This record gives sequence, structure tokens and C-alpha cells, in this order.
Amino acid sequence: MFSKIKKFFCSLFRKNKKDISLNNYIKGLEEKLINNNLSFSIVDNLMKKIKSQNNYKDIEITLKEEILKILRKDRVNNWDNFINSLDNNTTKVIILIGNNGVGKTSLIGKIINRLKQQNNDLKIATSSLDFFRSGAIDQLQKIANKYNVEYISSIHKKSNAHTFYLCENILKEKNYDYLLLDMAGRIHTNNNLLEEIIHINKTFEKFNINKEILLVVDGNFGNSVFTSLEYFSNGIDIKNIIITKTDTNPLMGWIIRLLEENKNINILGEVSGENKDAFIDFNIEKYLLNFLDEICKY
Ligand SMILES: Nc1nc2c(ncn2[C@@H]2O[C@H](COP(=O)(O)OP(=O)(O)O)[C@@H](O)[C@H]2O)c(=O)[nH]1
Ligand SMILES: [Mg+2]
Repeated sequence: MFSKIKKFFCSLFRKNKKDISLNNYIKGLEEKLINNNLSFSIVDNLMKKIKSQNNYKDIEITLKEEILKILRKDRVNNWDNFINSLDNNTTKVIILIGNNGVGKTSLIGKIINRLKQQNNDLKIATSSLDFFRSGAIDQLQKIANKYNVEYISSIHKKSNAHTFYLCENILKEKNYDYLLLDMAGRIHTNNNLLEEIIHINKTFEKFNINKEILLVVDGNFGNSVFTSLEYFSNGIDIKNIIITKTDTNPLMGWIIRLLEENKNINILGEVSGENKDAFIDFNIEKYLLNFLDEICKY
């Protein structure tokens, strides 16, 4: 009985789309888009498109269409294209960079798993250039053991000397398909990191070794992703990123801003959890559905 009365009163007071004027609804949308890390110019453009709509459904449809134009399929889910674009005749060196704790080291295991799922005969090796954090090498060695790939260690305890070692002694003698390299990520405590990455980059170039640098970003970072991108872009050309921890944040409005403002950047995939199969294609539909669900809520 009591619950019936409660239900009745709740239904009286529950806000309904029809109770709110369309203008207020649009204003609210504008605020939510800005609060979810879209830039003012993107929000302005979206507002121009939806202002002419005169019902809620059309507003949602227009938002979806406009955002999809930014999240073009050819700029996301590029992992397979990326892998296919690498030169098959030499060792393909992939270096992961990004802030501490974003999930670089664990992503190496997930990348190995994904590569091996496509071709179990691939010869893959991994090595750490993170001599800053104690335990970093141990963590990667364990991953190498788990996936049964070679971990390349050296007597050198400086990243650039280790890079020389990798270039001279390993890449020339052994024919790996992939060498996955893990970097330190201490950008807030030590400004030398960027110099280190630039150095490593140059060393690979000196040895004429093909390498790709992937920026790993935490999906929860919001606008801090742009600080990270700006930091690393001061020394290297960032073309590809991987987004981690998408299992913990469904919104990530910053992705729309990232792709709108950086026309050369591709999203190679997302990491959605801690299990070995968690490195997957970025799911645009799921992403947009969650995003619009939250944004268009009233
Ligand atoms: N929930 C969740 N946790 C993750 C994900 N990727 C990594 N982690 C966790 O984040 C923490 C930091 O990961 P790590 O690979 O050491 O980060 P690194 O400092 O960038 O090398 C670890 O506890 C990981 O298990 C993810 O996609 N989802
Ligand atoms: Mg690490």
C-alpha cells in the first residue's frame, strides 16, 4: 500500500521530457557537452545543428550524426591496418610511451596475445627501457614468461645504452618479427623523459631500424590527455594512440575533441579491462551510445 502511494507521488514529481521546454533542454545539453571535455568550438558547431530541431528525438539523431562525422571509422580501429602497414621484411619495433600508471606494461602482454592469436608462429621479443622505477623490468619479464616470448635484458642500465645494445647486438643478429618496448612514464617528476625518448628515437633512426611510437592514454584522464599529448608532441610526432581503462569510464567526451582537433591522430584500439583479451577495437557504437545516453538524459 505504502509503496503504491510512494509510486503515485514519484510519478507526479518525476521530471519528464515533456515538462521541460525544448530550449532549456538544449541549454542543458550545451553545458553537459562542455563539462564532458568537448571544446567550445565543437559545442558551438553542434549547437548550431541542433537548434533548428524541434523535437527531442531529432536532436539526439542530429547529435549522433554530427559526432559520427568526427569519429570517422578510418581513424579508429586501425590496429589491423597499422600492423599490415609495417614493413614485413624487418623487425618491427613498437615503443609504448605515456604517463605512469596508464597501463603500458600490461598492454604489452595484451598486444602479444593479440598478435599471437593472429599468428602463433610470430617471433616476438620484449624489453624494458624503464630503468627508473624498480620493479618495472620484473613486471615485463613476468609478462614475457607468461606469453612465452623472449625478454631481452642487457648489462646497460641506461635507456640509450640499452637501445644501442638492442640495435647492434640483437636486431642485426636475430630476426624478430616484433620487438615491443616499454618506456618509463614519469613525466611529472623528471623532465628528462622527453629527451630520453628523443634520444632513443634518434638511435633507432641512426641504425635505420623501423620503429613506431604509440602513445598510451588512460580513458579517465579527461582533458589531461591533451597535456600528455602536448608534452610528448614536443619531441616526437604522435600519430597513433591506444586508450586504456575504458571499462571504468563510459563517457570520455575528450575523444571527440581529440579527433576533431588532431587530424593526424588515429585511435588504434582500446583496452577494456585487465584480462588478456582486453585489447580490442575501439567500439564506436558502444561509445556513442553511452555518451549520448548520458548527455541526452533529462
Ligand atoms: N580496469 C583496468 N585496469 C587496467 C587497464 N589497463 C591497465 N590496468 C591496470 O592499471 C595498473 C597500471 O598498469 P601498468 O601496465 O603497470 O601501467 P604503466 O605504468 O603505464 O606501465 C595495473 O594495475 C593494471 O592492471 C584497463 O584497461 N582497465
Ligand atoms: Mg610500466
